[in-house]
Amino acid sequence: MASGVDELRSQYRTMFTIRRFEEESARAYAMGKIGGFLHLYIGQEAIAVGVAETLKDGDYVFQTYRDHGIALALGMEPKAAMAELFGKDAGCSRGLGGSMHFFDVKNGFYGGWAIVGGHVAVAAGAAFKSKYEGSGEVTVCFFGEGATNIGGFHEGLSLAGLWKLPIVFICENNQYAMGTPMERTSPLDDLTKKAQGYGMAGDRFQGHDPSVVKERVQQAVDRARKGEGPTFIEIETYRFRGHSMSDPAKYRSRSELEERKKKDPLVIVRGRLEEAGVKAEELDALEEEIEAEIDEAVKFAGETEPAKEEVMWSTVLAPSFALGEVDAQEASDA
Ligand SMILES: Cc1ncc(C[n+]2csc(CCOP(=O)(O)OP(=O)(O)O)c2C)c(N)n1
Repeated sequence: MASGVDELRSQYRTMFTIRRFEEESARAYAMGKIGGFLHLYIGQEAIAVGVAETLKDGDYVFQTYRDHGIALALGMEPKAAMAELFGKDAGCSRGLGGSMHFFDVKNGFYGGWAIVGGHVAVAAGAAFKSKYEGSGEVTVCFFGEGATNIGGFHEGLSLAGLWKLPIVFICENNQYAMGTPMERTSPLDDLTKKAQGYGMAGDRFQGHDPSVVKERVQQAVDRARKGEGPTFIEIETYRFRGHSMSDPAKYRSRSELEERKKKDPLVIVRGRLEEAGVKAEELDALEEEIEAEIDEAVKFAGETEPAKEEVMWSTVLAPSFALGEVDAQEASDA
């Protein structure tokens, strides 16, 4: 069978893994097994999967709190991801970060950032390191359209444009920032115009087909790797769930949601595989295999050890305070 079908099948596998992972995490959240916030990526999977396929070992990826999809697409084990949601030591951030702070250096994933726009300048810093050292990596920085109104976004883009950094900015325009539609927050429809002011290339397209995402993002990644500077890409998408688990999404109509679900990336790619001659039974078996893998991850997350207090002292908080070498009150008085 053609390699195009193999690629499509592998994309379908990863998208279905992300979808089932998040459906099960929503269920576990409702049962009180997951604390804190949980922002789902359901509907946006084709973007993470397409982008991950453009990158090489050593590249840097930064994402917002809506981070499960890209973490899994880059190769994080579902068990490590689910354990993190459950606050367990076997989690990708040893159970101390939770949903919004996934981290996986082995697979090039540098978080998982909760402050809107806060990671954009940090990502520019990673790209600066690659340029300064001539080490050849590319950085990819994801954010939502709401983030394009915030200071950290403009600071990061300004430096990236000025220094022609090897970075690709990916704006996942899912139409809403929490419950606010974009026309109430942005004077522009075409967000690439915001990046033009920082002297960088721009691109803009729909994000329900992972092959299209891969092809278009690859051009920007190649440009960055060749030393030709940054690109800003706006990808139109839609999240099928609320902003987070606590959002019933009453600000949009059922008919709008149903209309958008016609472009569900999983339905589209499964349909294309069947058109290419892949049997429905083969795809059903693939789905069952993934469902079993996710069930296993949930079981593992439920049974494994909780996060450990001593890890918090040596990682999240300054160790010298933890060990009593420095008195926190004295330090803050100094
Ligand atoms: C600096 C800051 N302000 C406000 C918030 C609260 N907040 C969390 S998500 C969000 C909306 C962001 O929307 P967008 O950038 O479009 O991303 P999406 O959630 O749609 O992926 C806001 C305002 C925050 N986390 N950080």
